[in-house]
Amino acid sequence: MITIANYVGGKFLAPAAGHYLDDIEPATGRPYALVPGSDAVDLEAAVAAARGAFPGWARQTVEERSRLLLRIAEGIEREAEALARAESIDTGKPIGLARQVDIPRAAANFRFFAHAVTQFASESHGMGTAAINYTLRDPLGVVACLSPWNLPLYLLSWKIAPALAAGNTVIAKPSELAPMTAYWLGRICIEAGLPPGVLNIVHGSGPSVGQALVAHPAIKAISFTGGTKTGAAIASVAAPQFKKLSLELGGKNPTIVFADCDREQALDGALRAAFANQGELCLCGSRIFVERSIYEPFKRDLVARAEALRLGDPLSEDTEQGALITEAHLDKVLSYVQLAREEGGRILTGGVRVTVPGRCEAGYFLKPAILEGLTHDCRTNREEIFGPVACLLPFDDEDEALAEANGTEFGLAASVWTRDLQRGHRIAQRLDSGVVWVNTWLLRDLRTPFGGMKHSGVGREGGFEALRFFTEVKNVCIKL
Ligand code: TXE
Repeated sequence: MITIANYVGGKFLAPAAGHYLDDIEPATGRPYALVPGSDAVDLEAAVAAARGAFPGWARQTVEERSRLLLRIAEGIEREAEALARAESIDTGKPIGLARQVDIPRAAANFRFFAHAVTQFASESHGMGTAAINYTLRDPLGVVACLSPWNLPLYLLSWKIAPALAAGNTVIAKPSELAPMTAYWLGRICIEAGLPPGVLNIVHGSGPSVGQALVAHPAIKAISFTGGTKTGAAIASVAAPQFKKLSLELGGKNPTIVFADCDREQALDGALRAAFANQGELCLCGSRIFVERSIYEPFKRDLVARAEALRLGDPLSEDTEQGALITEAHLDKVLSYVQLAREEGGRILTGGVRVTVPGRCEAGYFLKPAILEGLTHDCRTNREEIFGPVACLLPFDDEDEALAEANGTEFGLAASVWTRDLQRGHRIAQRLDSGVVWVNTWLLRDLRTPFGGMKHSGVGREGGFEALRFFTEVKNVCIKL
């Protein structure tokens, strides 16, 4: 049993009250580590450390901050294989995915913001011969970064790196369901020489330490990725205190396939968008709209591909579908499959719990499901399921596809598959979606703004957007 510790003031600390939660390996259903169940006392220690470290860190030159972030990136790269294994054990994701996506991206986040901050310039607005304005951007102080369990190190570093680069000190609260790589990050930061208190990582449950963190008056800004309901709860606490808030929440994303698409590409894209990371990604395309003239053959080929996905032990090299994060989450996803039946849907494949023999016998595995026969506005097609469940919906023309694709409360991401680029541009313009991909999915450039509309969130992360979020702006006007 590994005992995880908080990383506070540059040291590893046990929770003051000695309270721990079980960290369960989703593939086996067995606890394999203990996570601190931190409380307000632990949080106060982190706040004191972060406050103490702030003036020194904010005064560091940009070059020095950049150098330290690069050393953290190097530390992650050095330990990439072990981190990928830890991420796979902690979340149930296939090790190949952790190796190719999660860990390289965590290193890339630190590297990217280490460089970005050196290019982050202030603005100046001349008023002819009357005056000149210039804009100062200062770090905010102590900020909070809260991240979910589906991309643990990837999303935590996506928040921490710009916050630190901009000169803030950070209190991070990783998901209590997948805390292991965040724990390792503490050690990597010590080895990189990050000054004590600049980054503090406090583990524990959302309602206890997460809630206390976002409510704490010392916290100037909150960057949160997680469920829409949690986002609303955080906003209700943060707004009356006028904290800066960046919320990256759920999605119910459309994949729109036109008859003129490159069929192979679209099938690969729709499959990946539906089932990557067991469908546990806010960007997953769980509503697949297909132009009626190709609906039947597309459906047949997609179902065949879904059935061919190799489900198994996440630590096996060839596994493509791992385990869902918890038994409760598996039950939630199964309850949506049942709801789909009640709403008149047909299950074309999957949607049942699977037993993987051997060490993973008690793991939380679900065979990827493809449904059809549901209306676009039923609950199954409106609510975020966050699992390997996708629904096929035929459409006759562009307007119908757009109206239905836009017909949910969410607005995070969409993918459009067509060889007609004019149509690609047209649809992209009319989609209510923070991110639109045409003939691709999940292709990311870290400079681009990332985030959602409607109930998918508030604000944008990525590139200079993130550096703007983590700084306070001041305009100075000088009369000439
Ligand atoms: O996420 P939570 P959960 C969606 C998905 C999923 C649902 C619930 O639909 O089924 O959310 O997942 C912390 N104050 N997404 O319950 O609770 C928590 O400890 C402060 C979408 O696992 O939102 C964790 O660190 N913090 C998503 C983080 O919030 C609180 C990714 C996220 O947990 C808190 C994950 C509180 N009151 C789930 N309550 C995405 N957009 O990628 C919880 N937390």
